[in-house]
Amino acid sequence: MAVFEGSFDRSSTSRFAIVIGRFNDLVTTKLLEGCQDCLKRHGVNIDHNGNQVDYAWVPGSFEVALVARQLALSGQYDAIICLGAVIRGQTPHFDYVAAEVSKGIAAAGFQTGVPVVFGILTTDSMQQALERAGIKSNLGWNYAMSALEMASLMSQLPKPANALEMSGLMPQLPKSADA
Ligand code: INI
Repeated sequence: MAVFEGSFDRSSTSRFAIVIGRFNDLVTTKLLEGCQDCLKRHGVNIDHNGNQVDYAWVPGSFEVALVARQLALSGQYDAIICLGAVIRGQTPHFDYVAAEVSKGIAAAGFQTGVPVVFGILTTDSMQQALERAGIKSNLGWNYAMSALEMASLMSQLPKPANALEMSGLMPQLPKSADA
């Protein structure tokens, strides 16, 4: 039998997409910097014009999953990293955005079979967000590590016997009563 485990030594051949929410960009640009620093130090060419990382900017976290899913469906990436910052305000808006982005990102990975990293900060204040985006630590780094590890791990796993079925993309036909 086998033990499957991601490694960090095939980074120079993997391809990544990073989806970044502009909302709270004081935070998300810092997350992106942390993410890029990690990828670069693991041998990934992070250049916009290079062949390893593509970048997609979206208005806010709510839009992140849709774009991540489309990028994943292209088949061009080994992992997608989603970056955003949802910060609690005076209204229930936070709950709606946070709930949808987390469900959407999980669905994007599950439906496509491509690892989609949940790099969305959900905090009670801007202070808490900034602390996690560079003041104390930068979780952007951790999100990049997850992408590197998952890209490597997924490449080692046995391929689904029926790729379409396993991706959840095949339309489910109603079963006839006597089937
Ligand atoms: N988007 C965020 O990324 N973070 C937030 O904190 C946020 N709040 O609180 O409103 C937010 N809203 C915008 C949302 O993501 C969409 O871009 C917008 O609703 C348009 O669909």
